Amino acid sequence: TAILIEQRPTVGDEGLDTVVKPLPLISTSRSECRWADTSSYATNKKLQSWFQLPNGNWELGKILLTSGTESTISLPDGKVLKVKTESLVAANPDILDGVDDLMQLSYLNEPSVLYNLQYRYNRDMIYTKAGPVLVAINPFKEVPLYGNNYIEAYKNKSMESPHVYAITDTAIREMIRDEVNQSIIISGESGAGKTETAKIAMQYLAALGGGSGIEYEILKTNPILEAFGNAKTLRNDNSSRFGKLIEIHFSETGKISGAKIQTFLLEKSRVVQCMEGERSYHIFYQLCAGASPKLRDKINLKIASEYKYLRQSNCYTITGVDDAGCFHVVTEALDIVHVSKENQESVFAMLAAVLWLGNVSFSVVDNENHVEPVVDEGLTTVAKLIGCNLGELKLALSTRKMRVGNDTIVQRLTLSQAIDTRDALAKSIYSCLFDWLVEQVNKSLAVGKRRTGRSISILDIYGFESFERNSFEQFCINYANERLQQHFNRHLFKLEQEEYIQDGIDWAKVEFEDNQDCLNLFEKKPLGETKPSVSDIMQARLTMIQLDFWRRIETYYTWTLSSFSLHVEQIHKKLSVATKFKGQLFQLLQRLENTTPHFIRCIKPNNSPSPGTYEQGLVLQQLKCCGVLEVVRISRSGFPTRMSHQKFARRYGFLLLENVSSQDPLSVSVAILHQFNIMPEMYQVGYTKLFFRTGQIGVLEDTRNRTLHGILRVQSCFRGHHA
Ligand code: AD9
Ligand code: MG
Repeated sequence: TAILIEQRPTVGDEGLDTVVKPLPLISTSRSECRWADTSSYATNKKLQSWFQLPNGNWELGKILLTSGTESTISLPDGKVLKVKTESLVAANPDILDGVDDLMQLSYLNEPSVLYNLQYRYNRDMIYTKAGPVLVAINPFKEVPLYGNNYIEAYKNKSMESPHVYAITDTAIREMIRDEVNQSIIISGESGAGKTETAKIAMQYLAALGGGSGIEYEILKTNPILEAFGNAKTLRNDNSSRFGKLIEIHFSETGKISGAKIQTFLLEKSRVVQCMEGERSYHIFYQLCAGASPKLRDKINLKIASEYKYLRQSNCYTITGVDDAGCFHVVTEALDIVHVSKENQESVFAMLAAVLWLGNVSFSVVDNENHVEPVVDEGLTTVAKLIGCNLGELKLALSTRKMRVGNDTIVQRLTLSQAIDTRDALAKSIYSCLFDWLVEQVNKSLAVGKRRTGRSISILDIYGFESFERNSFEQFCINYANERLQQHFNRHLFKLEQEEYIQDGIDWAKVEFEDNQDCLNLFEKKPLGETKPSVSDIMQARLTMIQLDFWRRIETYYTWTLSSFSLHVEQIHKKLSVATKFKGQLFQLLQRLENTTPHFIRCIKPNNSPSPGTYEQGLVLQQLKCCGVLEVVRISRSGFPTRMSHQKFARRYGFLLLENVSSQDPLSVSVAILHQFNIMPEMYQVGYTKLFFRTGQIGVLEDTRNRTLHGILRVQSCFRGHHA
């Protein structure tokens, strides 16, 4: 039965009334238009085509008939639909199912890209290339793709399918070959798999560059940094709450000689506040669960539920995680990176001080609602643990110093001000502790004097975040990502450009959009009425950011820090957080600019998280946001299909009507292009290769296949006849 589906809104009204015409666009939104495939597409009978269901998912249908502006298609479930021809999007031939590089697709439209990734994902092939970028889809289960056998296979090049190992291998080879530092830049949403991917890359580097033993120390930094910098959030049970760049140094012989870790913007607010169902940093629960009786006694440690900071979110454990066991792993790792037992004890004492600070309460002491901390177990323990006297601590938690002209006056605090001050102290202790630990780890990995050859840096930074209310942290995270996006765009464009120039192609015909306008929105001081015009994708990213700017943020943070007047642990840093972060980011990008980058984009296939579920809408949104479709677009707007003159002549030469066997490959190629009427704007002839716009090779392949089938049929008839 034929069902008439409601007509979908489309751009323009140029219907597909002839057999070959550009495929029309599906949606009116600018960003979507840019992805719709506009290459020639023959709506022949039995050709496969994508059809979008009302729920937004794409379904592969067979075109049974095209008449005028309407087509009849059959879907896999047997339904036959009559649809507007305009609403159909070209599908690739079956032979391209699951190709390991999206660039091999003849049609690079959204459904084709989504389908290809899904096809592979369903077969545990979680890695796919999108040109120079590696796309990694989180399997949310163990996949048999790692370990020594795989490492060996990638090292020997007996395995070449896309993999973190393969991209890391390329980085090592290019570092040695070109004598240029390399970087592996991993991005993606929370829970997409960045940290796991970074560890997989480190595993490969350690295996290939190991020998001195330092690689073992480098791997042990992971449990330490994760304990102190990761936490359970609603999106990820092991969410990194800081950004990390690890620079691994190699000697001239290709062996690891040391490493250096730089961290960015630890989420301090989590120490004092976290949402229902989330947890504070893992280390607190690990300490409470795993500390020995002796240590507990020494630092007056209770169980997690005794502490207000840990109690507020009503979540103490993570399914499948043994906090006590993790505590032992962390202490062992601290031993390995040479943090002495004595220093470890000080670390645990500071953690306990933070926890006890949360239990400090206040009582009103005058009729102006000024408060003082209650002297109880909490307060006395804090004073003891941080090594100051009780009077000093009381004063620090109930007063603040203000500068009026040249004088400093002491102001007493109200309850909410005192709570803020207490929490600010807890956050500062924790973040100083975190920085100190990173410093210790770096001392142990001591690149310093051993720094000789070149390095490979791995960047694991949190991806774009958008919540109902976005705080300063989201602002910084999103700004950092926008900066990296620019780095990504510029680099990839440069790559394209280089290849075209090398082969003598006119690259001016490739469109390229920078995100400088978007960055201006972040970097400029409060804007006037006029907003620079930014593309839809950038706009989407911007909607999540409050247009609040550095000056205001700096003022706010400077105030917060200076209001805190305790003179203790380097706590009293008056450096503005925003300025510091901006400076760090600037340095980071400068460092990255001097490296050859390798990009890995991690994708979260569902929000559950569960293995085997692939939500098209969610994947698509991430592909767009982290620029994978942008890469595809850059290539598509250029000449993504490349084939050497020889290969082209060999593959299609037999289709020529005239005998060309004596001619050179370039002449044969040109003859083929002419015979098949390939429009001059659809290809360019380079010195060694032919460059085609998307979809062009598809047309030739169709002809080739039909001809081959014809030949086979004739041959089998011939054989049958003879038999
Ligand atoms: V966040 O921005 O730090 O919140 P990440 O780092 O992107 O996030 P993470 O690497 O922590 O995500 O991965 C989340 C979870 O996905 C892990 O805890 C694993 O359970 C799961 N995962 C990720 N990658 C793999 C993998 N290659 N194989 C198996 C994986 N499981
Ligand atoms: Mg992470």
